[in-house]
Amino acid sequence: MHRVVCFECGGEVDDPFVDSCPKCGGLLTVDLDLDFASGLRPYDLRKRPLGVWRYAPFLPVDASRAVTLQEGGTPLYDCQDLRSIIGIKGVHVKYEGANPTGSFKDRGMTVGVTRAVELGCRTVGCASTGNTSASLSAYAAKAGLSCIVLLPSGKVAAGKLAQAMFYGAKVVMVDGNFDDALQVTSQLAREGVLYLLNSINPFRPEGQKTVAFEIVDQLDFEVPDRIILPVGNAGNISAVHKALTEWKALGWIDRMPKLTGVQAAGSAPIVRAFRDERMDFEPEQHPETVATAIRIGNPVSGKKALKAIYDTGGVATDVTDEEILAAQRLLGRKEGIGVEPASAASIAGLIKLVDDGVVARDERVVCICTGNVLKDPDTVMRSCEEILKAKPTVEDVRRVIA
Ligand code: AN7
Repeated sequence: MHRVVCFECGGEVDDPFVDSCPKCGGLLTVDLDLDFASGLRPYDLRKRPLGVWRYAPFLPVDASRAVTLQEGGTPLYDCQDLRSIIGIKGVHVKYEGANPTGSFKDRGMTVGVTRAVELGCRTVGCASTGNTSASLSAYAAKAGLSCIVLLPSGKVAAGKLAQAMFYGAKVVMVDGNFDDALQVTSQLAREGVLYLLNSINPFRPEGQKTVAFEIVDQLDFEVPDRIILPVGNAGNISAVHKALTEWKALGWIDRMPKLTGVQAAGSAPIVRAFRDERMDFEPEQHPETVATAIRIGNPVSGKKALKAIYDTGGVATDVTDEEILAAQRLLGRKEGIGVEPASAASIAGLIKLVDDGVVARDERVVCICTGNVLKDPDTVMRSCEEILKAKPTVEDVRRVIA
C-alpha cells in the first residue's frame, strides 16, 4: 500500500490532482509501506527481465495495467579506458540513452502515465527542456491520451523537438525559459486543463527510482562508492536517493553510495547552496548552458536533492560548457558511448572531482548518463572537426584523408 504525503510536514495528501501540500505548500512524495517485501529476497525479482517493471512491487500503480514501451533494462558499461584515463579504481556508465525515447525520463513516464490512466485523465501535459516532452508524448500516444507540451522557445535540441511533434503532442513554444513554462503548465493543471506529468508529480520519481535498483542489481548487490548524475530539475537524484533508502531499510543493501550532483556552471543553484551548506537554494534567474536539458534555474525538487546529497555524504559540483563537451567527446571516442551534453556533465564532474581530490582514487563510481547523443546533433556537429570534402574518385578521397 502507499500514501501520498508531504515531504516537508509529513501530512497525508488525499487529492490526487494537487502538486503540492495543501497545508504547507511542500513537495509531495509517495510513502511506500515496505511490509510486502518482508518475505521477498532481492534475487526473487530476477524472474522478470531487467527493466522498470522488474521492480513492480516498489511502484505505487497497478502493474497489470502498465502503459509500457519496455523501458529500463539499460546497459551498465564497465569503462576500462576511462578508468585508466581518469585514474580511479572503477568507472561504470549507466547508459540511459538506450531507453525507448532515448532518455531516463521513460522510467518515470511509464509509471506516471499508468497513474494518469488509473485516475481516468484524458489529457496529460508537461513543461520541458525537451526529454520529458519527448517521453510523455510517446507514452500518451501509447495510452491514447491527448498531450500538451510547453517548451522554452529556441532552447530545445532538435531531436527532442522532433520526437514531441512526431508522437503527436500539441507542441507550444513559450517565449521564456523552462521555469516560466513550468509555472504556466502548473496553472493549467490547477485549472483542470491537463494532468501534470513533470517530476513534481510524485509518481514520476517512483518510476525513476528503478535506475538505482538496476545499478545495484547489475552489480550483484555490490554497492558502488558513489553515483554521479546531472542535476536539472533535481527529480532524478531525489528518486535515486529514495530508491536506495528503501532498499537500505529492507537490508537489501548495507550502505548508501555518495550521491553526487553535477550542474552546468551557468545554472547551478544547487551547487551554490551546497557550497554555502544550506538546506534550501536561491533560484538562478538567467540559467544558461550548452547542455539545454539542464538549463533550469529553479529546480522544483531542489530541497530533496540537497537532502540526498547531505544524507549520503555526497557533493554537488559545477562544470563549464567546455568541460561538458570535452567529456562528451571523450566518452564517444574512448568508449563508443554516445550521450547528450547534459549527460556528459556526470563524466565531466567525475574528472573534476578526481582532479580536486574530492573523489578518492580507490573509489568505484557509477556515472548515470541520462540521454542519447542523437538528441542534440547540432551541438555535436559544432563541437567536432570539420567534414572532409572530395570528388567521387579513389584518388581524391586518398588525397583528403592523407
Ligand atoms: C538528459 O526534459 O528537465 O535533475 O524537461 O534531459 O531530474 O531534472 C530534463 C532533465 C539530466 C536532469 N539529463 O534531470 C526535461 C528535463 C538529461 C535531462 C536531466 C535532464 P533532473
